[in-house]
Amino acid sequence: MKRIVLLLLFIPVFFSVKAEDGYDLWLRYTQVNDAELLNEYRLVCNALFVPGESETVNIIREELSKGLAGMLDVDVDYERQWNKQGLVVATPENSSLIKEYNLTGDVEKLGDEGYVIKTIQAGKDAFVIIASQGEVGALYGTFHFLRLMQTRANISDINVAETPRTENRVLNHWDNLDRTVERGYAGFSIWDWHKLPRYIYQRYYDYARANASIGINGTVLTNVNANALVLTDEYIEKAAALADVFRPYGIKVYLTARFSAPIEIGGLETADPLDENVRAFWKEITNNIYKEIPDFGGFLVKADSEGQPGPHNYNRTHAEGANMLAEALEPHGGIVMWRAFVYSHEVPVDRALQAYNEFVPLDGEFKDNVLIQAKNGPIDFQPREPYHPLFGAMPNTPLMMEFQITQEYFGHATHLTYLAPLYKEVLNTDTHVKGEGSYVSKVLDGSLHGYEITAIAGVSNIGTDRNWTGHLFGQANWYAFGRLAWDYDYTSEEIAEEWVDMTFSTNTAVVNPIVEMMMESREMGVNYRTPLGLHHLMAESHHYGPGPWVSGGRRPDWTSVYYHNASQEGVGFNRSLSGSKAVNQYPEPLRSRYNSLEECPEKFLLWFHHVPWDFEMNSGRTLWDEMVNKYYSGADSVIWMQEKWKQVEPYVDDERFKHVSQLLEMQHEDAVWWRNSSVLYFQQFSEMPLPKQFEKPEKDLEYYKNIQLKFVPGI
Ligand code: GCW
Repeated sequence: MKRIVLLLLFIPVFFSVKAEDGYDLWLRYTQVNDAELLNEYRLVCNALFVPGESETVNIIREELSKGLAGMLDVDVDYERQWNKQGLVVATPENSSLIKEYNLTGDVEKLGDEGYVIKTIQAGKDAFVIIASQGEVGALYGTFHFLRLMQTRANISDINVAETPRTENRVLNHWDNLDRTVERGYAGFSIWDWHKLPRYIYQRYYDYARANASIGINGTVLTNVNANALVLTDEYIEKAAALADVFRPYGIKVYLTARFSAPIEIGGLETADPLDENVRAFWKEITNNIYKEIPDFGGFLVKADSEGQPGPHNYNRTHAEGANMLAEALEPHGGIVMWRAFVYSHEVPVDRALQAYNEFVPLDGEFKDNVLIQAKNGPIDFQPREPYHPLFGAMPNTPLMMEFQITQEYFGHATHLTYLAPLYKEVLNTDTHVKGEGSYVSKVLDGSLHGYEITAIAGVSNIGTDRNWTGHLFGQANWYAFGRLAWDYDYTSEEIAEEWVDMTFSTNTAVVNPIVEMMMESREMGVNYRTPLGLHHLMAESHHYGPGPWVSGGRRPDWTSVYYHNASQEGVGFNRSLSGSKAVNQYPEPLRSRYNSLEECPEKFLLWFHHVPWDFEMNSGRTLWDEMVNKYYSGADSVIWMQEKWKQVEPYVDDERFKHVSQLLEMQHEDAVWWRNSSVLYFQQFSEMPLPKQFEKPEKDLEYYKNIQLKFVPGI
């Protein structure tokens, strides 16, 4: 008897998982199986009313039809008479219901992108209203409503009010006009510049739809290592075709502006920002863009950084450079996102100090439509960095965050690393600049310093791969970036759960192991690469595997030895007051905490201190033993992930299951490679044995040093 019951329970599970390639992302809209829930959902959605005529309204209708057909197996009939039963999507312009049900105040307060979702029960009337001041807000509300059903939530009595915490939530594509992608590991650029504007791929719409579903409202189409050609009429027309696709989804297009464009495409002899002709050039270019793209977002600029031209070439400041572009954009309402990723090997100062030194003195000198875009940490998207001390240090200049979604230092599209915990660690850091509670997130949302404009950017991991991001779990990082840009108060775990619900299944037998893997994955990635505050230990150029031995070359701050300083005496970068004094850029009490060898959080220890190998750690172990422990536990935890993944095999389709399984196998091999290389390398200096419990690396250091990968993508 028992046996039969088991069979009945299991068979449908095995047979209902059809092969999937990941293209549908988190918008799969799979059928609701629970009969009670299905009834509840069908009841709420028994009639739909989406008044209005516009492209965005059509998108809302299509999305609802798709969602309801998939999840509830019903065809939506928009012609049916609406009698205040079912679901309505309304804006004040399209419907009087907002007024009738006293939602005007709420909706106005939440703005064009915000929305209310509310169950109304009044006499005979029983319906759910999705209401927003603007149509894009109504679209966001629609996605929210669909998400409730995708995550199988109870929708019998909804009362939701949402509005984004940051105004501009943008993806930064590092995509080149030849379709290669700098630090892109998911194929080529999805922008086919050759075929634009005449050929419009379905993928452009699908991209816009996916972004709208998580509230992303801007996209910088091109690499910050910019090509001036994109500013010519020929390319503006192409960018305009993309802007036309994205507009109804609430997404604005931005371009990167190469500082030397006046010379390269303008026929001028200088790009000096104070030169009248140069200023006229930028005005003309900008006006041309606005003629084709009336809602153009503005420019993102990398200047005076890693060989890119900039105002320093003319002895001008970053403020003078940025203001010139800001002036051209101002009449059209555009913004400049000026990057603070600036450091020079000619400056004999710790690289971690340089952006702060350069920009803080300029606070207050930028025009109102300039934002300074800083990376989350002061070096470069390392697996772990302390927050960038610029956040909180520029009260008169809006600062925006640049996170990296693409996994340049995190195993590219081969390793599973859920990045929300990294994002959250930074957002939740209390800078203390205005007393307790001065979180980095409060700098970004403008509340700490009263910024007029706010923004957050993520360097995209999207490419032409069928599953968009190369690794299926890369999708979770795109998703998490969007969700946190919308509201940084979500926890990493909540976001992971949502994503798994929508991407794999809501069955707890699937959700629990996958969420556990995701939640641990960032820390394990830190442990097998750069534990205890180590950083910048990767192989040269492609940055894929280990390279703690990297030295020499063009510039010291592109080597590993510059950062780890390993010697017989110890290891780590002394940024305390006895070293580069980088701690001085952090406000109290962080400064004292980071400066003190005893109080510095161990996760940042070797970031701020050069520490003797026999230093006693909190665990009672020596630094050397602790480091080895981290390396081994990091690599072993990939085996743990593999075991977790194995648990979901019965519930996940074969194609996606195998995809992740194979990548986890590679990840484990790579983690062992990182571990062995690093432990053997540092052992030369510590001259201490491996703790007994750990097996000795199979090969010697020379073997690991000689591994040379060829043709790694993304360079
Ligand atoms: O992370 C480093 C990368 C470069 C990148 C640069 C930047 C776009 O290795 O490829 O260039 O940072 O952020 O400008």
